[in-house]
Amino acid sequence: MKRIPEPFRIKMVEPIRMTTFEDRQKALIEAGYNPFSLKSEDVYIDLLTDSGTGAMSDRQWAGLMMGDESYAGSRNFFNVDKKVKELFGYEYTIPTHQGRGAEQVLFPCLIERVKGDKPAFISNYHFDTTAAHVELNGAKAINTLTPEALDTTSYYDWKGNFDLEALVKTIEQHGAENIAGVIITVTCNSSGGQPISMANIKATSEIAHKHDIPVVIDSARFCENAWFIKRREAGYENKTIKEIIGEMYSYGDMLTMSAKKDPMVNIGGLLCIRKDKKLFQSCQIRCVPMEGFVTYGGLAGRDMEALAVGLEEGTDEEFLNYRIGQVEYLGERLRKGGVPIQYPTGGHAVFVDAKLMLPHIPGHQFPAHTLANELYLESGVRGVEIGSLLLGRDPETGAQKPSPLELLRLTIPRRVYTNDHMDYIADALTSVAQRSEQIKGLKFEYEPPVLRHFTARLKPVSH
Ligand code: P61
Repeated sequence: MKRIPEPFRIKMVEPIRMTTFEDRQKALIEAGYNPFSLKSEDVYIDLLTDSGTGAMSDRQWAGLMMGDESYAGSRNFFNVDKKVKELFGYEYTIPTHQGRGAEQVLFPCLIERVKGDKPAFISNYHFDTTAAHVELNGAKAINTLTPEALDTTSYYDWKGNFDLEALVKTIEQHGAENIAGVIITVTCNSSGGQPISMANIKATSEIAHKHDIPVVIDSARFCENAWFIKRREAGYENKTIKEIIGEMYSYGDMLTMSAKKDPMVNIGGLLCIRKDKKLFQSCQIRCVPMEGFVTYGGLAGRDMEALAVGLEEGTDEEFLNYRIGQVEYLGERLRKGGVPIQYPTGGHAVFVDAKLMLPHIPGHQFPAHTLANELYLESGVRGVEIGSLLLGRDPETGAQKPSPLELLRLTIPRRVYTNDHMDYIADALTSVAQRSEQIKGLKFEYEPPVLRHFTARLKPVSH
């Protein structure tokens, strides 16, 4: 596969430290066999997340110097507001400290409007913080993802799509009067950074609107999704990324955004509403005590300026060719090395199928987390488990919930690592694959009662 060279040159560097096997072994034991607990200085290449870890451009850094730190009505807010109107066509903008800030402001306002007494949201797949905000507010989070997404080995263009039949059935079963919103996650993080087609976005929106249900677009990776539509969906090959974004958002009523991903800021989020002024007003009321005054929402003026610039830069097609090309390059190198991945590769990460790679390790011994540890020991590369450890136990029975997928996510920060780093990662994981049969699973030494993946301590099983 041809490499796409970086469409930037490097003006400032941050040294990273290569460690020895012995250093890493010591660090991992101290971290309780949990890469989340490693010091970042002990990590050579950090693929924990693409969230807030991107490199800002010279224009974004220049924007920081243009911060207007007035408490109310900062000019940087109006720059963001203008960009939102241009890209999405939404009338009302509320900045938030990050994506979950937008969720905590919006969701209670939507739940309040539900006529039934069993509120629920339906999504292609709720991201974990999104599901947490739904549930914290007493609603149910239901996923109706296309079943093709669960077979990692077979190619499908749209593994982020809604299963439309399941969506209709779920609305009927729960009663439309209970559904507070349909959340379209673009791209679908949990299924592997996989895109949703324009046709599916449109059909989902039509189904929701037929039942008077509002459509929320969870927008962390909206530029990457638009790029996939341009590449894969008939009729979009000659449209610009901005035109595609405009159409995607014409099917939604509001958006929540973690701006730490595609808009490449280290902190920031957005809640935007197409035209529902009443909803906007109730969100404004919640924003003040939760996030901050309505024109800064937890951000400094300078952060908002970097965001206004990043919203533009994220939509650049040349950049997206390189960005998604780099992730695909890593995916293809891994496939060639015999490492099974969610195929095709997603937009922001390669998801390694640990169930297939370590079939002898059962779910309750955390195959994907085990693989994350092995990769770290081999190379100093830190990935993250998306599987049984993250999923947790059934609150009613206390049993480990069965996870349909056991994935190791290698999340690629934007504009941070070079293609040589990709080769290094691929070589390391390929050599782990060659000794996969000898790898043993893990068990708990300490299991926290909630969100256990962040602070759990584990140890290898003895047989
Ligand atoms: C990530 F380990 N994602 O993928 P916030 N929606 C979507 C997201 O992907 C998302 C949010 C909303 C993260 C960060 C992360 O346990 C973890 O700006 C589709 O992070 O509040 C975040 O946006 C929330 C990593 C989140 C984690 C939770 O890595």
